[in-house]
Amino acid sequence: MLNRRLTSAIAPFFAVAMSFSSLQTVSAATPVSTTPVSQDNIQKSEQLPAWWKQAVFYQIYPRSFKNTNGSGVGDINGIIEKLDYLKNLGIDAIWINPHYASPNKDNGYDISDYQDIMKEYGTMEDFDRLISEMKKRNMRLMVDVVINHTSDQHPWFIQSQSGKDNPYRDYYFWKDGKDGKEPNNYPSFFGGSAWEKDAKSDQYYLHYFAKQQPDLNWDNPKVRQDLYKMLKFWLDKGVSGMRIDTVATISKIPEFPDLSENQKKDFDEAYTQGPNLHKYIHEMNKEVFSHYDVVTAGEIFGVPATDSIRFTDRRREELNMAFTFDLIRIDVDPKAKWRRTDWTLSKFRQTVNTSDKTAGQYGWNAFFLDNHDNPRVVSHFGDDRPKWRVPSAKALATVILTQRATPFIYQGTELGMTNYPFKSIDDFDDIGVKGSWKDLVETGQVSKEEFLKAARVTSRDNARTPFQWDATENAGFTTGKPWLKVNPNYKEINAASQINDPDSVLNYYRKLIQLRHDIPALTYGEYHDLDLNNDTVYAYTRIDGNEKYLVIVNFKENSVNYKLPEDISIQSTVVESNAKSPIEQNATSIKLAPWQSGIYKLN
Ligand code: ISL
Repeated sequence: MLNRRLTSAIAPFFAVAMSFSSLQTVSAATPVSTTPVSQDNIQKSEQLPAWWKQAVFYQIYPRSFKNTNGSGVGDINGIIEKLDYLKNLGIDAIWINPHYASPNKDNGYDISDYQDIMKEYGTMEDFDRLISEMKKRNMRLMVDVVINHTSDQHPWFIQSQSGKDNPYRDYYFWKDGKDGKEPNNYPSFFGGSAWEKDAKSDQYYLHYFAKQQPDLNWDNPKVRQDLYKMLKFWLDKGVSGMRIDTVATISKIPEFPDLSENQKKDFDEAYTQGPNLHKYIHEMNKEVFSHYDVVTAGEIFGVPATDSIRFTDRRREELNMAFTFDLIRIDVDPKAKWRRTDWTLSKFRQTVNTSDKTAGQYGWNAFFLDNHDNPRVVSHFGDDRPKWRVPSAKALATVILTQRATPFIYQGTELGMTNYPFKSIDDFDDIGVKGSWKDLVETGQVSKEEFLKAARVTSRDNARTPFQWDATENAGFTTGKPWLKVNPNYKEINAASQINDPDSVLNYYRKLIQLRHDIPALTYGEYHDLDLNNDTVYAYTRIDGNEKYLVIVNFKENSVNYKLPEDISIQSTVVESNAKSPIEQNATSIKLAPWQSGIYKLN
């Protein structure tokens, strides 16, 4: 494996006036060392403020959000219809999953025309209206850009496949086979080999994901220029942010060496070792992003959180923030990555702590506990049984909205939506589940029962069931037949029943978002975990000069008397999620109900 450490020199003196009132990102010198920054060095005045650090983001999976024409697939007009719901929740910015023309082999992550709208979602006029309606409400839009691969139906690939001499041949990776087999032993993320044989030319093309998602050849400057042009097209329309899909895999190792047996078991990281990765991201920044007031968030799947700074250190001029996966995948079974094992709170908080330390004063993290590729947060890190669903969903809300990172709330999380009770393989839509079924069950390596048990927990479909708006048929998502079944619990869990309930998960989110907006220390303040090894109560402080806050979350279904560290003295309660804890003057401990969480102002 290539060495990840950068050997490049320390940047020259970083002489930038870091005015706290400026909302601009600073551009500066050459790449710098990635030596971790000590937490002690982080001061409020050193963390450059930015709108995208202060914003609360909401992720919309358009396919499952709101359908307005009875087709059963969510659409752009559905998003527009619900903007006031989101504004009311306090949302500042929305990330939408891919909205481009696509044959939908991987729900829009297989793009056949980068400059057209997915026909199920609506038209370009609808998209423009979405932007203008958001602007009216002072909200910003982040789009999802998929630049590692296209659809096999994209005109570039159709050309590329048409013959070895076609000028687009080199837009993708074509290789001869080796001894009658694939060019090397790379596996695909969605099962099988990452190489697909093309009968016509007798060559193989590379696809890290499905075979309908051929990887673009970033080493070809024409590919990069075409992609940059496409990015500018959307930025010129008034898009304020880009989430860059699987950005860490865009550079490939040109020799395509075989993976070792060890690497094969965990190839995510191996695919992020391309020698030109940072060069290309930096180039994209200079050629595209640096010309706009825009935020970039890289999905750096495969990159350990400790390396995320190489993407987000602002002095390197690559990306603004990164989605890392160490936390959301803390329970992936290292022996069999398709299933999960138990997780512990101490491992959870150590992972958060490491990410925070890694970001230091020059980097920044995106914080999320679920998304469209992962289980529902309350089913994963909380407890979705009826008795604990609401308190644990609120406890997790407290965690999500009090990190020194930009919070991303996935649609439905604000209602405490849960995983789906899948029964058979036919209940799944996810191309990932189907690929693994083929690899594991059809080859006899894993029993059906064992596989289904795991898929029920891990499947991406858990997060993709339609949004539960109300208790009417199909949860008010569509008047037609929903593309994926609605979770049968929609009569109890839906937005309509929570909007006017002061104790609902929804209203707790609203309260926390308001606090996040009102208290800068919750965004910029230093993060100190009070007891990294405690497996029951997650407690940490957020300190911004004299503004000091304590966050406490009981992760267990028992009451606990939490002894406060000696140097902590609570001044007042800011918010509590569940039971109330009367705080006495000079309290030395605090009584927490099951799954109780709270934020307290400190003296
Ligand atoms: O979801 C995963 C495992 O179930 C991840 O391996 C995921 O494929 C990885 O995080 C990359 O995800 C992104 O690119 C994929 C797309 O299918 C995902 O939805 C997207 O988030 C390919 O474009």
